[in-house]
Amino acid sequence: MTAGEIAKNREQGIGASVRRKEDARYLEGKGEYLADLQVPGMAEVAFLRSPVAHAHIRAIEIPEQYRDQVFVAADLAFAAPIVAVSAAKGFKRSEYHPLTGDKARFVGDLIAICIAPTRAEAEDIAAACIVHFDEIAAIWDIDVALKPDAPRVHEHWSDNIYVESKIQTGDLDDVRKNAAVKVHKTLRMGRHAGVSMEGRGVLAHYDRRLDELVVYSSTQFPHVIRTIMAECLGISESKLRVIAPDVGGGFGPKNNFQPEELAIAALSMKLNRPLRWVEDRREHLIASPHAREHRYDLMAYADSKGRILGLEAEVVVDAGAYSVWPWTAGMEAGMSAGIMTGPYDIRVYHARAVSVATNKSPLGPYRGVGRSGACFAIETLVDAVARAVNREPMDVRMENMVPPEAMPYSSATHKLYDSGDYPQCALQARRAIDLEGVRERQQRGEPDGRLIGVGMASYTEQSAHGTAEWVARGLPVVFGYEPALARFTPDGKLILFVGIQNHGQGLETTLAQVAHQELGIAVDDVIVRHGDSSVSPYGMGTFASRSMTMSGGAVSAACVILADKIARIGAHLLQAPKEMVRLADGKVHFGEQSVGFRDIAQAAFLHPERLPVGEDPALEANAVYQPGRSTGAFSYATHACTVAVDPGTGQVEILDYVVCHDCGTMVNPMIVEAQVVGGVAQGLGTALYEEIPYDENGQPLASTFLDYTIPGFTEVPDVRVLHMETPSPHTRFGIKGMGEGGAIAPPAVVVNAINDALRPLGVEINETPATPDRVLERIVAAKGDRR
Ligand code: MCN
Repeated sequence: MTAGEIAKNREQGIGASVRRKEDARYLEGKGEYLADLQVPGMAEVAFLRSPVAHAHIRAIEIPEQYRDQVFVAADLAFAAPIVAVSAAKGFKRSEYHPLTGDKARFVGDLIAICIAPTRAEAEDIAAACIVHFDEIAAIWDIDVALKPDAPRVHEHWSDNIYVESKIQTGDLDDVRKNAAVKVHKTLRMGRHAGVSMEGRGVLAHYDRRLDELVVYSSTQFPHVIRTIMAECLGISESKLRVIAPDVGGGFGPKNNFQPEELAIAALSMKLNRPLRWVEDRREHLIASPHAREHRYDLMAYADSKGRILGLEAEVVVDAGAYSVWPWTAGMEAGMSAGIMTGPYDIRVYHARAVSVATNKSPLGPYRGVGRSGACFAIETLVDAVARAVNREPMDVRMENMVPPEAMPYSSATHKLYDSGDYPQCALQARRAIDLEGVRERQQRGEPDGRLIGVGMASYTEQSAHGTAEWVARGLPVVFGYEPALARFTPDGKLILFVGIQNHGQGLETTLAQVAHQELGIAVDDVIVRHGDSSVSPYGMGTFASRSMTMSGGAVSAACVILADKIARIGAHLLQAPKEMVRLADGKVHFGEQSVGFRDIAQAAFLHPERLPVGEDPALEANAVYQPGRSTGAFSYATHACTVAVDPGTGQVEILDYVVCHDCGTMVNPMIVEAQVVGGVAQGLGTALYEEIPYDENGQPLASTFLDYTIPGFTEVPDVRVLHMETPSPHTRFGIKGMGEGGAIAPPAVVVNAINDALRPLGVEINETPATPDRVLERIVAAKGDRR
């Protein structure tokens, strides 16, 4: 490359902070979301949802005038239920029907579909129907569920446990005997929702010309939805087209096959009528798959310096009423226990992970799946160990970390940490938060009487999980690869057809940057098409921080094939030896001469007679990418924050927040930074604000934004982001995923900072969200204890 070309590549290729191509569409209101779609003759749907948590359904009274507008379970009996079963030993299956006919298992469970020309009319019809219930005691909490005589959420089960798994690495007895310090901790992480800007939604209609069912869904994985939906409907996948239009945020809750999707598709097929359902905010809060609700019982065994010799953990997760497809109800607890040792070199680790069925909305994936809880557990425990040995938590933290020279490192749970320098990352965060300065400030005290605290938390972010990881989890689908089809148009532009689903991550830009890197084509000349099962190759979708690594790898592989062909054709047109040409700036160069991609594409598509002898016409390539070393690429980070706690109100203000992270080679540092900040904002929601508590009747107590608080501009601080870049040895370009990372550490780091602030009072908070009420309760308890 010439100096000019290298400079150009820096502006557009891997490592360039290119502005997002897709933003013009979003910002100028040109996006097309589910609620924007119209199909002639379409009826709107309102679901009749259960108002009670746990009850047998005795009868449903439908007013005479609405008989042909209300549909119940028996009407959709031809559709098979959604059954998400893990291969884990003893896993109990739940049947999630498109409409429930026998029993309501949570407030929000689907009982009937009401259709009308408008949503308002459909809602009126739903309100006019009367469901006769025989109520059963609600299983509204883990403890209630685990009582031996508790009613069963699923009648035929022997208890209310979906699955229980164990990890036993190393000799715990030995550690128990020899540890100088033992630290016990119990923790709770609250239950909350995904609250994407756009809720879920489904539109289904029959395309008579093509004889296929067309389903639009605000989903993160349209191809995978097609597979399971076809199975449930008993039709061929070749007769089903699933399209994800613009998706206004997913964050995990749109990464499941939902009963609403099945119900709308099934009824539309049965009635041969276009139907649409658009989730409202209340439905989202009570009936969208929920996040978190973990409990931890932990015991650390350490030496007198705080070096952790062994860890014992029990993770119990409230997985709600049904097992979500494909992740299963065992996902959160299993993932949390599986990644608990995080960045630490802990060789003795015993864990028990339990997933419990309750009368709550099913638990599904949410940004930072499992890892947010694991980080909360291990990182608050590390702070507790530091307090027990009277050392600065940061020193204990760094002392326990996997050192860079141990990379690649196989963890106690057999995760292969591929590369990185965890202590260096922690050190950078420590410097940036000015730990020593905060300690001095604490000594001085605050003029307003608030208590200052500083907290840190480190984690590893398993991303782009490979085939072996998914196989080990025993899921119904193994997501270890991604395809791409790269196709030139005869005028020399490139269209990338990919199987992922961009819903805010900037992938339409970053995949174009990968194409630029391989082909030297301008990012503006590349279009990324995704989200339509009839258009792009079968792919797995966007979740698990996988798209940049997987789809980026596939785009690269397809473009490498194209680059070779372009070089061959270009060399032929320039009458030059192929080895002496190079691709840059949308042209093939040979010395001072060049031929543009447009001319090459014209030859390939319109004038095959100009091609070298034996060269196939057309200019497109298919590739599938499957990265090596299959537990995935491990990003990592340390978050640090300073808080001020008002001892009079329990109010917590975040004064400073720093993230030092490493996601291998960054494709677009500006987007990476925004992803980190967005993740932190969500993590602060988990840490301080967001919660859906349930009462003893199984009623969700937060069902509007009046009682469900999310962090806004005034709550999210200016997050300072520091980057390290240690490429992964196992992925194309050394990329690691990072889309979830920002959301993983905030609960741990904020609670550590609050507890640091509360230390003079001798109390701790061990629960999220750490609301003012809860913090104040601890402060008041401390005062009471002292009296
Ligand atoms: N990136 C990069 N260099 C890297 C890694 C990532 O430049 N080494 C950039 C890329 O621009 C990529 C983005 O960061 O587009 C995220 O990449 P990746 O980590 O591969 O994650 P995915 O694209 O697979 O996105 C999924 C991830 C998850 S799991 C959740 S949940 C989440 C998240 O992304 N949901 C989001 N970020 C979100 N952001 C928005 N706006 N909306 C959501 O719903």
